[in-house]
Amino acid sequence: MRHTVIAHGDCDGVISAAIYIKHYLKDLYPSYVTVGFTQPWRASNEIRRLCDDQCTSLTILDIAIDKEIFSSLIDLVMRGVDVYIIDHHATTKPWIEKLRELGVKVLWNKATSTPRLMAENLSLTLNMYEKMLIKVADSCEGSEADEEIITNIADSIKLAISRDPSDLKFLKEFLDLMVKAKSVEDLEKLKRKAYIGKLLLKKLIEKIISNGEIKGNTLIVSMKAAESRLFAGLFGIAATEVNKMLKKDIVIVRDEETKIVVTVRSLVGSALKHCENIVKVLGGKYGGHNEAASATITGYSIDKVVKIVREIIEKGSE
Ligand SMILES: [Mn+2]
Repeated sequence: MRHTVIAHGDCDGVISAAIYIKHYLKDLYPSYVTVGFTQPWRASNEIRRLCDDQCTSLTILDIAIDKEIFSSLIDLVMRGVDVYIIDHHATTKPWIEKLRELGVKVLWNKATSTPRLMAENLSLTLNMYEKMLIKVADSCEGSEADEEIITNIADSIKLAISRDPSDLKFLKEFLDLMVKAKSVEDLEKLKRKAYIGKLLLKKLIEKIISNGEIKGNTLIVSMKAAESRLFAGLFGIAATEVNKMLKKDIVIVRDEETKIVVTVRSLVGSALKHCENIVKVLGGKYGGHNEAASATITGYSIDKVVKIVREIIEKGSE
């Protein structure tokens, strides 16, 4: 008998895992709980891997549902696994009824962050530490916090995670710290990672602005494979910053060797639409929110993707 929790490996994903574990799995964690963090594009494989024969129940937090994930859930439901999904991504919405038909429990709405969604819908009694975490999660997802301390903690967490989103050891350390209600500022590794992250972010922002090509109200920029490796998870944060700075939609197309990833930020809410249009032409997957979305494409060169993106943006601004 094991419970598996799989959360998005980002700031609000890890915080939602901490709150979930504290409120629902307190007596079972860590001995009877498997925790995993993933990115949406590899989530279906991670679900299969982490919810193995021992796994009797699965909670998926802050992960946008797509066809592959849906298909992996069918297999689990057939095995008798109880599945529970808590998420706030717009692209999950079309799957809700289908999931419920399968017998999957779904909690979804468009809250700022997944922890906020949990706080508002699960009638949890939250202590002051958890209330602070929820504000941090909202700030990580882009909402303006009124206290500077919240913004600072959120920025450090985002930078530390984004420096290397595949560092699962760090994500788990951070999760345990929150489950024990320890001060986030005490995690030395977080401070170190945030410091390097901040330096790299500054460079990346400069690069986006200086190399970007302006098309109407949109800035398009492409990044080579070496740049993708160096800046890893920082593209989303950098795109959001430049979006606010220039008040222009931002489209970053980057070469990740085995795939091309397009990150879009839009203050006027066209990010998801742009990603949908790109995938319509080139195939692949997309997901996210109207203000912040991304698409993953395989089988095309970066030059080809940039060309198509440029055409879609031009068409959209006509
Ligand atoms: Mn998230």
